[in-house]
Amino acid sequence: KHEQGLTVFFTGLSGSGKSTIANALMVKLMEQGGRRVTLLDGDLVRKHLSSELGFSKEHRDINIRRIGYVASEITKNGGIAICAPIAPYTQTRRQVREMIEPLGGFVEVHVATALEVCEERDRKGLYAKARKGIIKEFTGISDPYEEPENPELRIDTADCSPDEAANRVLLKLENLGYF
Ligand code: GGZ
Repeated sequence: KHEQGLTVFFTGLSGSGKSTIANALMVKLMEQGGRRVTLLDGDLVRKHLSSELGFSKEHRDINIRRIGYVASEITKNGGIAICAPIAPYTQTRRQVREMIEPLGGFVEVHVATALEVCEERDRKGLYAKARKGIIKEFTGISDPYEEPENPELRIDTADCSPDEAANRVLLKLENLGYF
């Protein structure tokens, strides 16, 4: 039996919790067994697939389309791809959706942690550097983040733990008929 492939595409600000939730989701999906799961995390994609790219709109778009292409191949072959880039532009996210939907499932999850919360946490000190202008074109500070209008799921990490958030994604996938 050939199972339908699926891409879970997280989008949200730096420090919103995308990576943490994506990792928790991957562990839960693997525990369920049977399905191959590939995590395309923002950091690792930047290191291995997009190391020459910066953070201009052009470069972010190239980065997101690369992620979309890899996810589309995984989805086409019946796997599960979990992507977790910032992906700040609506039109680029739509392009990825349009590339993947003919091949399998596409579930967009907006990790909608407020900018103030991300900046307050500032786990990597990037927001402080962005405020000082040391990092230019920083999403939410000196570069845009276009909020998704119709994501399959929106999660605010202010009112749920990463584990709860991953469970909510799983529940959504069940409700959409993927499991
Ligand atoms: C946004 C930046 C920037 C700028 C470096 N703007 O919290 P992090 O560190 O680990 O995640 C962020 C990551 C964003 O890369 P993505 O590939 O997800 O972005 S995009 O989808 O827009 O292509 C952050 C770090 O890189 N970082 N400079 N100027 N984030």
